[in-house]
Amino acid sequence: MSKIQEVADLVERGKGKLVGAAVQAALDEGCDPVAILNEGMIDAMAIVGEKFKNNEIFVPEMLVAAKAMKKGVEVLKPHLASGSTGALGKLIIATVAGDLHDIGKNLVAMMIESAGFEVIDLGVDVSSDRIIECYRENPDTKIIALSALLTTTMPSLRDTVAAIGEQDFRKDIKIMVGGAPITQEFADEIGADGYSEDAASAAVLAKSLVA
Ligand code: B1M
Repeated sequence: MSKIQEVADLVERGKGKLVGAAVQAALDEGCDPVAILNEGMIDAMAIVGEKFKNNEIFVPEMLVAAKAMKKGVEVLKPHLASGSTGALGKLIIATVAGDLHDIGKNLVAMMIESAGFEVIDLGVDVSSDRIIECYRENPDTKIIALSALLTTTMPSLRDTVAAIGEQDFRKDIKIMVGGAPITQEFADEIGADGYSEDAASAAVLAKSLVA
C-alpha cells in the first residue's frame, strides 16, 4: 500500500490517533501535500459518504472519520498554507444555520488565509444575526463567505444571503458561497456575488472579488 493509500485507509476507518503519523510519513517520502489532501483525505471522505448513503456505516463512523481527517489536516496545514499577511483585508466565513459540517469550510478558510486575507471564522450552525453582528464589529470586512453541505440547509443559505441583502452594508461587501450541493446557478439565483467548487478556487475567487 502506498503512503497516500495508508492515509486514506486510516481516515476511512476513523483512526485519528494514527493519521498524523501516516501523513508525516507520506510527506517524508516526498509525496505532494495537495495529493495527500485530495487522494488521501477528500477521496476517503467521499467513500465514507457513499458507505453512509448505502447504510453500511452510520453517523458515529462518519464523525470519527471526520475527526481523523482533521488530525491529518493539522499535520498537513503548514505544507499547504504559506504565511498569511492579512493584506487583502478581512473575510468572515461560516457554515450556515442548521449545518454542522466544517471540514470543507476549514479548508476554504485555510486557503483564503494563505492567499492573504485576515479570516474571521465563526464556525458551524451560524445564524444570519450572528454574521451581521460580526460585520458590525468588523465594518472593514470585504467578503462574507458561506458554506452549506446539505440539500436541507440550502434554504438556510438562501435566507442568510437575503438577510445580509437587507443590510445597509450590502453594497460594501461581496458574498461568496460554496459546498457540495451548491451550484453556480443556485448562487446566482440567491444573489451571491461568487461561487466556487473547491478550496483552491475559493481563494482565487476571493482575490478576484476584491481586485
Ligand atoms: Co454528513 N452528510 N450528515 N456528516 N457528511 C454528507 C454531506 C452526505 C453527502 C453523506 C451522504 O449521504 N452521502 C449527506 C448529505 C446528503 C444531502 O444533503 N443530499 C450527509 C448527511 C445526510 C448528514 C446528516 C443529516 C446525517 C444524519 O444525521 N442522519 C447529518 C446532518 C448534521 C447537520 O449538519 N445538521 C450529518 C452529520 C455529519 C457528521 C457531523 C457526522 C460529519 C461532519 C463532521 C464535521 O464536518 N466536523 C459528517 C460527514 C463527515 C459527512 C461526509 C462523509 C464528509 C463531509 C466532508 O467533510 N467532506 C459527507 C459525504 C461527502 O462529502 N461525500 C456527508 C470533505 C470536505 C473536504 O468536502 O465539505 O464538500 P466538502 O468541502 C469541499 C467543497 O464542498 C468546497 O470546498 C471544500 C474543499 O474542496 N466547499 C466550499 C465547501 N464549503 C465551501 C465554501 C466556499 C467554496 C467552496 O465558499 C464560501
